[in-house]
Amino acid sequence: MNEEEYYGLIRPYEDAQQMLLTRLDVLNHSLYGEAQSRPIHNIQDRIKSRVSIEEKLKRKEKEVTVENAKDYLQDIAGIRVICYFVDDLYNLLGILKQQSDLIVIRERDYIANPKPNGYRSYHLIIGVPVYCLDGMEYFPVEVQFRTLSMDFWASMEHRVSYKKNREDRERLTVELRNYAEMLVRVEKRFEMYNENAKQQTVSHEEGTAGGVKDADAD
Ligand code: 0O2
Repeated sequence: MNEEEYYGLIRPYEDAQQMLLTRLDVLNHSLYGEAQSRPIHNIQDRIKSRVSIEEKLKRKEKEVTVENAKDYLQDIAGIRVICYFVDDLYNLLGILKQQSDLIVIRERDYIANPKPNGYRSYHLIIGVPVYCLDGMEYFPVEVQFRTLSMDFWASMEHRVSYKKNREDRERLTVELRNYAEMLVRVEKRFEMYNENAKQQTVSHEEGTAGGVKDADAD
């Protein structure tokens, strides 16, 4: 695949990715209203490089052509949405899936069903309509939804272990799975503190409202 073919291939994927990023941004500031309870911590995005596309097609034993890239790769455009809490993550992706012009091509819930190595994340491949002069076509964008702690584990595991042939693989796999389980426990503690904080804010607001009333009465 030459450079011109590569840039021709990725253009509509960039458009699809951009549209999805805008929708996620809108959901982030409109989902709960208050700025301090926005569900997303950060969003990352990338378009697969020419080399990665070529390598992946070869791994799949497909000839390296633009047609095969379109037919066999669904992660040319990728977005990673990092949330604070699991509930927010499900809320967000549930609402995104309901947007009537998008289509869900594939979803994998590695949060409800973590991979045996401990990997947790929710993978959604969404078809985004891209309109050009000669009509409309859906382009897939892979969206990975994670919490901060899932992202911490996956990023570190990706660095030290994913797709690497290490001599200490067996021992490391066990150790990393333990860390994944620890992080689930830590995440649950933070969820509990977040619920506490919300309840305390509500009761504080109720208390303040009462105080204002009293002051007015004076
Ligand atoms: P990289 O290096 O991140 O680009 P497919 O995309 O269809 O070839 P599969 O297995 O059907 O692959 O899809 P799956 O399981 O949804 O995984 C896709 C992506 O999720 C991977 O992309 C990784 O980014 C991430 N992922 C999946 N499993 C793991 C894991 O065990 N550890 C970590 N750290 N990340 C994982 P790539 O292209 O495989 O890799």
